Amino acid sequence: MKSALDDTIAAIVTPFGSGGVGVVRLSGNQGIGISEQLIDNFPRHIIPSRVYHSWVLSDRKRLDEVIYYYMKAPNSYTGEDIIEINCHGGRVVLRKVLELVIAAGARQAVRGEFTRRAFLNGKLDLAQAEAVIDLVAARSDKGALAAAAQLSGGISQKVAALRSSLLSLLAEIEAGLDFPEDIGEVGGEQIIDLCRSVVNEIAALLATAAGGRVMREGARVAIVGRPNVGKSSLLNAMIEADRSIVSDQPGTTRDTVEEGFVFDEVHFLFVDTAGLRAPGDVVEEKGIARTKAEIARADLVLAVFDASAPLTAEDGCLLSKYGVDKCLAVFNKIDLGLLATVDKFEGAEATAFVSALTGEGIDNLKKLIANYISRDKIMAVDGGLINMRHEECLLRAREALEGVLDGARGKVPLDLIAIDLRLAVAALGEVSGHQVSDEVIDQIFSGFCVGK
Ligand SMILES: Nc1nc2c(ncn2[C@@H]2O[C@H](COP(=O)(O)OP(=O)(O)OP(=O)(O)O)[C@@H](O)[C@H]2O)c(=O)[nH]1
Ligand SMILES: [Mg+2]
Repeated sequence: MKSALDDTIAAIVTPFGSGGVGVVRLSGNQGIGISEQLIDNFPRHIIPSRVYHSWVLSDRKRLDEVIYYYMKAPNSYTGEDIIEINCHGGRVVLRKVLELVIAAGARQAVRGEFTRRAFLNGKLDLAQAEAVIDLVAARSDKGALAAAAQLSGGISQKVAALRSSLLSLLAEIEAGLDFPEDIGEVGGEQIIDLCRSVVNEIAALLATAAGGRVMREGARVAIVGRPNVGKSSLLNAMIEADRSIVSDQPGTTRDTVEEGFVFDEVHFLFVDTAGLRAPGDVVEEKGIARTKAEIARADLVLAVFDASAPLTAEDGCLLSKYGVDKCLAVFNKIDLGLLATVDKFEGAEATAFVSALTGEGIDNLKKLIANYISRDKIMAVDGGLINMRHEECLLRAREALEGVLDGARGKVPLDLIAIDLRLAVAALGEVSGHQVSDEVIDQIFSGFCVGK
């Protein structure tokens, strides 16, 4: 997409559908000229940040009663002149106002174009622009908190500080190489000390990646176990809805069933799976293959057993047989009595006793799940949680710095060390967008909605 900033773009920035108010936003230096063509009594000298009341006219007839305001460049979201027209929130009216704005010279904005302009005009860096998507898409309180931390510069500032300390070191090394008599070579110890501390800071940022994924996509909790132990019933009990089919026939669930649920400020994705046993037919075999894939993907597995019957040999080796790593053992059907008397299931983080039928123990199980996810995956959200793109850049930066450290320890010539150092600087610059290709920028902004 071309990134010309010389035209004025416009879009309906409120969601599709009818509502009390709908907003048409214009950004660019012709915003005032365009607005005056359609708003009755438009002031000759509009004052920034003041709210005005009037009518939008179409063919000199009143189309909608509106309030509007002007944010003068550079003090606006995009850094450009912005006019926002607050209309009544009917789709017909909004579309008509947008048509008038476009007929008067504006161009329909594409996905993410307002935020892209904010980025190009230096109002936001790339990590902050990404946080805008996260904030809009947040499905839980903690997700919104993490996105807000990132938007206010949490991650950007940390990465920028690391990058600038490496840049200073690079400048010193290069000056020493250019003017060896006047400046002298930078010592290996200095390089090692600085790069080590940057590597440690990068490791701390990388440790937030799992939490970032959980916040953006939801924590995946796979419900697995032998047929008929009550996995689907457990899913339904936890989300308090009849989502997955339950029957007394073993092998009822043939495919995975996913359902989102917010608990303790975290968005969970519970995944009900086909019961694990020797498959009876091709469909069941495929279902079990999906169960195995879910086990590998899950942040946490709930290994479900029937509490009312003695544990079988198969139950005993379920975790190892299917490669279950992090799991809670859940003994279901306790309303029928407790025959499987296991207080602590080997290999499980914790053990829970529930009845999906009566609801007993379900709240406690949810707490166990939330505790585990918060403890192991999320950590503190208030510094921001990196996303997959940041993770990839930071891994590259760390690798380059390991090269610098090896070089400094092995007394490699400084001009060679500088090559790795430059790579590390560039990789960190990609996080904030200081050094980033147009393709990456295009890809990021294509994930936005029109109007943001
Ligand atoms: N008494 C009692 N019955 C339960 C409980 N949970 C499930 N059941 C019953 O157990 C049977 C199997 O339940 P499902 O939830 O379909 O079991 P599943 O593990 O999903 O089974 P598959 O999909 O076949 O692998 C049904 O008849 C349920 O009503 C429970 O807590 N107590
Ligand atoms: Mg089932």
